[in-house]
Amino acid sequence: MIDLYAAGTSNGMRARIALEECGLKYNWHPIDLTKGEHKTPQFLAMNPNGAIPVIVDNEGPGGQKVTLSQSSAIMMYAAEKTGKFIPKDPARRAAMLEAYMSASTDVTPMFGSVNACVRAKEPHVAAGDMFKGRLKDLFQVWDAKLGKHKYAAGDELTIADLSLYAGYWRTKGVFPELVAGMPSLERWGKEMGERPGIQRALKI
Ligand SMILES: N[C@@H](CCC(=O)N[C@@H](CS)C(=O)NCC(=O)O)C(=O)O
Repeated sequence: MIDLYAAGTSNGMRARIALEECGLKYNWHPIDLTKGEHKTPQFLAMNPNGAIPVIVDNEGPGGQKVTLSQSSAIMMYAAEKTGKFIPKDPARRAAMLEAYMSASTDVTPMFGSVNACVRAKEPHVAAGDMFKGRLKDLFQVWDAKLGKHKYAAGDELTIADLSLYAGYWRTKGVFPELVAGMPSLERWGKEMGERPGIQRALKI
């Protein structure tokens, strides 16, 4: 059994989407970031960075316990453990990696930058607008890509889609104007949002 420690952020949901979509059983441990539950000695022993998500897989490789942070590492770990959502063909795998890294390291951190500027005690309007523009530009590129093929990395659903959905879902929920007027992205988002695994993951 896996233990998942997370909150309803895009990084937290990336990990939960991974476990749900891969069909892995897990215990859900909600972490209240507002109460600093991610800074307790017990939590820091799992992730010294004091950030969610973290999983503890009591049946990791060779039957050994594995403790893992970083939402995208957790997603890849779950996919490799179950043999799902990672193309076998090397060219498709390369395309998947490019899309996966963009979803995980461009979109979500950009969302985080917008959020930090907007929600600061003294909001940084100019910086917030700049990051909003960059995030919208990223989604516009995704919209164009999804106009050419069904999924983030081609015609096959991969962890790139699962990762991108976490960032898309958070952005749409908080700053809907940044994904508005992008029909292919919306078509893809609707299809992803209807997946039972994603629906279970986001029910928190
Ligand atoms: N790169 C990490 C980022 C993790 C992260 O920044 N988590 C945030 C929530 S989305 C967090 O726990 N922040 C609390 C803090 O830094 O105090 C990942 O993908 O998991």
